[in-house]
Amino acid sequence: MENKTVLLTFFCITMNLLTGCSNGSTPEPYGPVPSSAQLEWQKMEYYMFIHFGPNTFTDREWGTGGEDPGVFNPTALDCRQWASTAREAGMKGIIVTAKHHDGFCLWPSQFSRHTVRESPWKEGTGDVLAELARACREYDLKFGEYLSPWDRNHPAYGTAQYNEVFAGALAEVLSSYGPVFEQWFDGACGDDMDAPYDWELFHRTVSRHQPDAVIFSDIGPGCRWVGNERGMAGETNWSRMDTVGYTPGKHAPALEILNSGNFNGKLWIPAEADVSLRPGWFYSPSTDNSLKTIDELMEIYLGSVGRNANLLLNVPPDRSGRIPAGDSLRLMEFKSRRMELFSRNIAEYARTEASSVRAGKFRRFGPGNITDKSYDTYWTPEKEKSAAAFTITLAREETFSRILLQEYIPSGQRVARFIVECINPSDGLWQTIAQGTTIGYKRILTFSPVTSSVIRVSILEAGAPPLINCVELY
Ligand code: FUL
Repeated sequence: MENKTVLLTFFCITMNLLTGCSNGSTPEPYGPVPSSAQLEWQKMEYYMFIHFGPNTFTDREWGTGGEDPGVFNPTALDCRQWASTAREAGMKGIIVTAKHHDGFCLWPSQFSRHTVRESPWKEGTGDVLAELARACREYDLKFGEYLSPWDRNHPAYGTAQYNEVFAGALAEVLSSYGPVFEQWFDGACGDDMDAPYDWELFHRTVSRHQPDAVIFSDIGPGCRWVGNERGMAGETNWSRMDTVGYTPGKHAPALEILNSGNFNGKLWIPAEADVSLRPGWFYSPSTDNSLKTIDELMEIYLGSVGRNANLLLNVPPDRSGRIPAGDSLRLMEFKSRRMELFSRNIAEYARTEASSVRAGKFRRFGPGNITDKSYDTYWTPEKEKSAAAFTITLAREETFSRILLQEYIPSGQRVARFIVECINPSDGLWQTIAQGTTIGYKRILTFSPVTSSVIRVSILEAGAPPLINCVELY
C-alpha cells in the first residue's frame, strides 16, 4: 500500500469511530428522495404562469386550432414587463404557454405552419420565447415552458407521426433558449381524440436537451398536478406517489391522490398547485374586475406553499402584450400582505430544547439547528425515536398566530402527524394551538392569536426519526 492510501484508510477508520459507531453519522434517507433539480425546484416555491396566444385575442379558453394566425398581433408586447412584474412580486421564474391546445407556436417552429411566423406581429419575424428567455435572464428568473401535446391544428395530430412532430417541436424549444427549469405537459385532451402519446419519447427528449428540467404532468416524473385548478394542496400532502398503471390525462390517478400523494409512494413527485389570478387562464376584458382578492390569494398561498406544494400563479397578459396594471398591482398587494404576515419571526433568537437528540454529545443534530438560518442543518432525535418533541422558549411573552415548519427533505419526507402547544401564562398549563399531518418541505399553520413564551412541537407519528430544519413563529 502506498503511504497516501494508508493515511486515507487510517483517516476513514478514525472518522467512523468518531461518527458512525457513536450514531453521529448522517441519518439514512427514508424512502424516495428529491433529485438535486427537484430540491432546487421546491425551493423556488412561487412562480408565474403566462397564458398567451390567439385565445388572448379571440376571448376563448380553448381555441379550435382553426384561428387565422393573423389574430395574433400584440401592439406593445413587452416580456421585460412580465419579468419585472414577476420579480417585484417575489416570484422565482416564469412558465409560458409556448403552445396551447390550439397548436399556435409562440416561436417560429419548423414543425408547424401555425406560428408567430405566420402572424402579422413584427411582420412574422418575432419570437416570444426568445424575448421572454432574455428578459428572465435579465431579471434573474428561471425560464420554463408549457407545451400541450393535444394539438387542434396540426394535420398530423392523431397519427403515430405526430409523436415525432411533437418531440421535434419540444427539442426546438428545449435547445434554443437556454436553461429550462420546468417542462409543463398539459394532460387535457378534449373529448374528440385519445391519441397514443409516446411519453417515453417526450421524456427522453427533455432529458437529452435539459437534464435538469423538472417535468410536470399529472404524474410527473418531476412534479405532479395537484388535482384542481384552485391552487389548493391537500392538508395531508406527501411528495411521494405511485404511478404504475397510470398515464397523464384521462388515465391519471384520482384527484384525491393527486391532491395528497401516496403515503408509501415509490417515487418522489411533489405537487405543484396551478391557479389563475383571473377566472380564466387567458386574458379577457370581461374579467378585468374579477381578479382574486388579497384574502383569496393568501388562502391559496397557505393552501399551496403552506402545504408542501409549489404555487404556479397565472397572470395573463392582455392584447397589447403587457400584464394589465390592475393585475400587477394585485400581485404587489399580495406580496405586501405576505411581508406583513411573515416578516418578524419571533422564534429567530429563541432558546430550543429537545426531548431527544441523535448523538447528543456531538451537537451535530441539536435543536439549535431548527432556528439557525442554514437549510442544511437539522434537529433529529435518537435513531429509534420517531415520536419526539422540541420546545422553543422566547425571551418574553409574545402574541402569535402562525407557525412555519420545514422537514429536511433531501433525506425524505417522514412526519405523518404533529401537534403544536404552548404554555398558557394564566394557568401554566399546556394548551393545544394547532395540529397537522404532513410537513414536507414547508408547512404553515394559522390559528387564533395566543400569548405565550413557551411553545412545543411534538412529532407524534413519523415513518422514521423526523429531521426538522426550520421553525418560524409569527
Ligand atoms: C388545462 C388547460 O386545458 C387549460 O387551458 C390551462 O392551460 C390549464 C393550466 O391546464 O389542462
